[in-house]
Amino acid sequence: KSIYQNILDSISEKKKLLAVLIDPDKIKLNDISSFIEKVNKSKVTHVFVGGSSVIESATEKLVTEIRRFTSLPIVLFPGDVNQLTDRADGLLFLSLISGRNPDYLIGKHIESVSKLRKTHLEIIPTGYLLIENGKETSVQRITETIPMSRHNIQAISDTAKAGELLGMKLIYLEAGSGALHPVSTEIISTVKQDLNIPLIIGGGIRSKAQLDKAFKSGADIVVIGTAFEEDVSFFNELV
Ligand code: 1GP
Repeated sequence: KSIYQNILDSISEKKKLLAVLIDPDKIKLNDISSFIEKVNKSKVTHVFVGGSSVIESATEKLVTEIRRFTSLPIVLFPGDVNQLTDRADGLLFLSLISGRNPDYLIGKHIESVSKLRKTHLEIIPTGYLLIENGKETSVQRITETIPMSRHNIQAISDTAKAGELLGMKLIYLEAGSGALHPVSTEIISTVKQDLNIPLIIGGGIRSKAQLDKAFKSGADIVVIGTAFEEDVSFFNELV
């Protein structure tokens, strides 16, 4: 079954999904086996791989190493075109629809097509929305886009819906890695009510309570990176 079909099936069975985000810039290859051992014992259902400033080949090496230790689906969450590798199972083909930078709306996608033609990756078109979180994040800096105000919930909901109407298969609300404020429960529930495709939430989630709140308000998949990087014992809370 495809990764996407599995996500849809989980939602219809009312199961929540949890992705760990591994950034090739932040983890050492030697640490992968023990890190993934923790992942395997936890509630994590997907491994996302991506970062904002990765050197070519780092992603491929990392994915190859992760694959040795887990059968969980490995999904690329690329910050740039050089982060594509056929060793993964799937690709979130992100279009930054909260911003107005043509490179991140369509330009990078065109650049990546010659690589993608040669891969077997399951490509999942994803509407990606950056939501203001209280401090500047690397996504904002690199994409040179302005995050959406977390107080303008209607605009966020309209943008997510426009993504769905354009045919995107997932919506990802991103507060940014290490965000001060994760995406609020009010934003999550408003967006979810109006959406017929799965909703991913990420950025700044550091506790079991915040994770549960995100799920309760309507997140189908939650992505956590920093909290695991900083303290692997966080996995134990999620067994
Ligand atoms: C970042 O949404 C992800 O793109 C995860 O964020 O590192 O804050 O968990 P954190």
